[in-house]
Amino acid sequence: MLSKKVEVALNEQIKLEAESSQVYLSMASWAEKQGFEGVASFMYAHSDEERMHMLKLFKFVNERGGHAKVSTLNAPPSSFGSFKEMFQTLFDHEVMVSKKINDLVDITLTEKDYATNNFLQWYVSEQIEEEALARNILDKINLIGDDKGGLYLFDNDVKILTTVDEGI
Ligand code: OFO
Repeated sequence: MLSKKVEVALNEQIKLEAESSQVYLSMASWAEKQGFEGVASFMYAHSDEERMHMLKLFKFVNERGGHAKVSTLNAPPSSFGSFKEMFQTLFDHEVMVSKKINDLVDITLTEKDYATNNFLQWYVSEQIEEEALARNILDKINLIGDDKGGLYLFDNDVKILTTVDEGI
């Protein structure tokens, strides 16, 4: 059984994961409109992945006797300046999400909720991977800068990355 405090915190995380899905969906659209198919596919896949993160939490809350809530979401921006800025935004977003997961883990410890703590370990590992992936892409794009040819090759690389790892 979840304590009220843990239930509220998990519902906040559900909202954040849903908003993450919207942010990446908006990035997918922005990239697609500019003809960058690879980046768009990567962002569509990432958006689906965030929805999966949200659903996993959602089902857990109900299974543990809480009530999973669907909240109003903040709208993401519809344009992102440049690819470099967009991937910086993605990286910063993931760092922020990791911090929220850590805060959530702290709450489960103060509440002595070891079952939820155990469940959240999956998210702790997932955030390590997500941050590493975002950092890796950001390093590449920083090397390319605004070079059009470089961006074209980068788009192809990201497309391959998306097809190889469906679970980005
Ligand atoms: Fe849900 O991991 Fe990214 O935000």
